Parts: sequence; structure tokens; C-alpha cells
Amino acid sequence: MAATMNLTLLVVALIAAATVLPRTQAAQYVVGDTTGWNPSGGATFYTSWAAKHNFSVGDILVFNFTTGVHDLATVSQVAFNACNTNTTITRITTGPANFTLNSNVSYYFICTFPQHCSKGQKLAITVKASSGTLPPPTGVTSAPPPPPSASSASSQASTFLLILMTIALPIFYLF
Ligand SMILES: *[C@@H]1O[C@H](CO)[C@@H](O)[C@H](O)[C@H]1NC(C)=O
Ligand SMILES: *[C@@H]1O[C@H](CO)[C@@H](O)[C@H](O)[C@H]1NC(C)=O
Ligand SMILES: [Cu+2]
Repeated sequence: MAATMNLTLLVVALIAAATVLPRTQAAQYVVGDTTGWNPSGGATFYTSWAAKHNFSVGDILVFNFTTGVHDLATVSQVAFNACNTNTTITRITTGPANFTLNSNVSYYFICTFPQHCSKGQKLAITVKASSGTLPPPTGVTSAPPPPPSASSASSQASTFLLILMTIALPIFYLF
């Protein structure tokens, strides 16, 4: 009876681990969802879209746009507010574009095609601090699903599994 309960607890723990661990990996967001990256949503469309999500270091933004019709530039906050397209920091001209949020900072995205930014094709993202963990090692490039993302996540996973094994082994010896 006690052994059965222990086994139940073990199964519950394993299911919990399988559920929790993938959440430490980077998330991927399609900017504007089905609307994609263009001014058709109106002036506050991307402000509303951004407000619906929490962004963390390592997350990836997918900007869906047609090459030659739109582009994706990062700019300063001042340039963002003024829709100044002459002082871009980075610029991607080929769509769709994936942009990895590498740092715990604010990112300001605009389209540099005439009037697109002022019509609402602009997105400000604030990447929130990772809760209680060390800052990610520099130069970490986390791809979407394949590699088990940052080393902090994988070491957390290893520690968790080690603890789980330590608990699980004596339970197995009960049988
Ligand atoms: C974002 O984080 C805040 C504060 O932790 C939380 O209240 C909110 O539900 C989160 N939103 C989403 C979409 O996860
Ligand atoms: C962007 O991410 C999507 C989904 O993971 C992937 O299919 C696509 O190949 C990526 N594009 C680039 C340019 O990396
Ligand atoms: Cu545009």
C-alpha cells in the first residue's frame, strides 16, 4: 500500500518534471500573430500585441513580412518615438525575419518604409529580468526548439533530475 502510494508520487513527480522543464526553454512569438509585420492593424496594434506577452532573454520574435515591401529596423527610443528612419541600429531587409532577444533591455522596432512607422508599424519590447537566475552567458545564441537552450537551463534541469533520481532510487528498492 505504502509502496503503491510512493510509486504514484514518483509518477506525479515525473509528469511534473516533464511539464515544467520545457518552460525553461526560449519561447517564440509571431509578431502581430496572423496580421504579421505591416501597418494594417492601425496606430496602437503592436502596443496591444506586446502587452499580451511577457518576454524573456533568449525568446525569439518572428516578423512575417514580404521582402521589398517592409523591413525590420532596430532604433533608439528617441528615434522610435519620432519614427526617425535615418538612424537605424540594425536593419533586416529580408522577410520573414527572426530576431532573438539577447539582453534584458528594451528593443525598439520600426519599418523604415515611408509612413509605415507613423501608421503604426512600430513595436517596443521590454525584456523582463530573469527571475532570480544568473544573467545568461555572453554570446549565447538560443535557437528555437533543437538545442536545449542556454547552459543555465540545462544545468538547472540536470540538478533537478539528480534530485529526482536521489528520491526515486530508494523508492524502487522498496519493491
Ligand atoms: C506577465 O507577468 C505578469 C507579472 O508576473 C503576470 O501577472 C501576467 O499574467 C503575465 N502575462 C502573461 C501573458 O504571461
Ligand atoms: C525562423 O524561425 C522559424 C520557426 O522556428 C523557422 O522555420 C525559420 O527557418 C527561421 N528563419 C530564419 C531566417 O532563421
Ligand atoms: Cu512597412
